[in-house]
Amino acid sequence: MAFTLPPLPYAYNALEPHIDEQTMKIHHDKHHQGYVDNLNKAIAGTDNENKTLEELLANAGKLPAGVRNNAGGHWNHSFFWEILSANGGAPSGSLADAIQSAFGSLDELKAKFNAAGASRFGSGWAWLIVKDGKLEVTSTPNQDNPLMDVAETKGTPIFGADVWEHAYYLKYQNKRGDYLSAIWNIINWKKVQENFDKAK
Ligand code: MN3
Repeated sequence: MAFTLPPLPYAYNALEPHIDEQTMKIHHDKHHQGYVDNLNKAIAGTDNENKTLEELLANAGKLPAGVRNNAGGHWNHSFFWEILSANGGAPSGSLADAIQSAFGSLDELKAKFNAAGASRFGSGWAWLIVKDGKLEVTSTPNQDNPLMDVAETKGTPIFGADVWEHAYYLKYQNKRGDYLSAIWNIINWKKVQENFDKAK
């Protein structure tokens, strides 16, 4: 069964001015499409053709690099589009409580998350995960993620930020920190809460 590119759940310009239209267009239509196409090519005619994306991630350490990287790229981007929104709101209820208890405040979570993203050398992702029922910030290189058997810190992602240069370079150039700060204006907290409820 071939994997397919999910449509962006909002317009390319919906996240302006925090993420610009051209970046969204290239990121979704070219980069994410590329991961989908290359994943399909890499699994064609092999046993991996019959596995789910989650099964591939759980066994990433045993997979050829082309399958691991593109399976991660497909999962990470499908997840990323969903946790962004023009009308993000703020965390509330059980999620707000969990943030308070794990980090002390939303500002502390932001600081920790942004530091994880800023200090990830080269390309990768920063993550907010549920691990053993508690929230934790982590990061992964390349297109790895915390669902992979190879992840240093494993857990269930409920929010994440792509820190590859292709995610921000047109607007922010070398200022990855400015991009990470801006992301907090466009978080779909309703979706993050759903992810949190499922992960617990
Ligand atoms: Mn990307």
